Amino acid sequence: MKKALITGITGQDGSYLADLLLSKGYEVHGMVRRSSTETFERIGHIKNDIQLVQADLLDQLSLIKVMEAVQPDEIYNLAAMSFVPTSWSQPVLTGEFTAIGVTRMLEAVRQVCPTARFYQASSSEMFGKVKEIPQTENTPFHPRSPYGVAKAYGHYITVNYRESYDLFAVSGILFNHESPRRGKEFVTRKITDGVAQIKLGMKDKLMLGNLDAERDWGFAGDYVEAMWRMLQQDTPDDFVVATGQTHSVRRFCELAFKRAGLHWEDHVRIDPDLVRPAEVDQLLGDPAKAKAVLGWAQQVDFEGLVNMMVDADLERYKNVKG
Ligand code: NAP
Ligand code: G4F
Repeated sequence: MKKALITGITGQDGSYLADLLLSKGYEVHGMVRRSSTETFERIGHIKNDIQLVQADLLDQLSLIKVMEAVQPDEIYNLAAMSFVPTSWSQPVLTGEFTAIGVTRMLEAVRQVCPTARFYQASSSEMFGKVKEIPQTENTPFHPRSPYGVAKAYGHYITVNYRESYDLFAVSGILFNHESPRRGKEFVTRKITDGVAQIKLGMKDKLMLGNLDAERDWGFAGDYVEAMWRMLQQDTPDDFVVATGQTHSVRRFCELAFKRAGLHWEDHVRIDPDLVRPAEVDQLLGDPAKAKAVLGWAQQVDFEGLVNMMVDADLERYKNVKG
């Protein structure tokens, strides 16, 4: 039985990845940080099937102890401060978690379990003010937020530890991926949660920022499959994971409100405070390499994703309202 360690197991991707690895017969260990209240909502359904171990990306010794205790075959480093706007209000902490945290993880791997395979959660935010369309593994980076800058550091330190120490360390450059488990501050879930509340008469207006921004949105459940496939290869390499299609925030709104029988223009209002100091206008990934080498393909298309998220939020609020 293979042993996997997932950092960020309480997050969207960590919970889907844990589901996937359990279904493949892995012994799954999840790293969680100490909190005064538990943040285990997304992993409640598997809490008896996984083992949780406490550590923090800020604390090198705690990471070394986790590696010693678990002795993992595969490590998925998904933990990070992942919300772009917060990276402007907390730029230093973002760097500590999302950039230097990766080096702390790689050092722990190098010192304790150098034969383990390591996955780093890189991001399409690194492309920022994009240099070419679509973006591939060879497109230069121009990050537009402290988060994007921190992810670029995490990406290159992973490449560097692979080249310096011969670690099996890889980065997945994942474009935006969403699900009913997405945090409610991210725009897709903010919209679908808002649609459900408006439909059920719990509120009437939804405040958003830049509706013109375009993203290449896929389903998180599909994307964790690509992470796993990357660690099953003969040689370590980096991959773009994307759908190859881009849509605006406005289009997401249109479809989400339509799913609930509503018109988005009746309810959406613009809040200038939600517009970012520097925007990533459009992201569009080319998943050709992931398709050819990993045999990976998305299963859920854009409209299927919107409908899945709206339906899940409607169901959740109906149950709450009882
Ligand atoms: P998420 O839902 O925000 O989850 C982040 C996870 O990181 C949570 O489990 C959080 O734990 C944990 N964490 C944060 N700081 C930590 C620390 N100091 N020590 C230990 N754990 C810490 O993010 P996600 O959407 O699943 O994304 C997973 C990873 O992929 C992130 O690195 C993100 O930046 C990256 N990524 C995401 C996307 C996307 O579209 N979703 C695209 C590209 C890359 P708590 O529960 O304690 O807060
Ligand atoms: O949903 P978002 O906050 O995601 P963003 O900034 O693209 O970042 C996500 O994807 C990255 C991959 O590219 C990940 F690395 C990162 O961790 C995260 O998961 O915003 C998407 C777009 C932006 O252009 C934003 O300006 O939606 C626009 N937007 C418009 N109104 C809004 C809002 N975003 C948020 N969060 N809230 C709004 O009200």
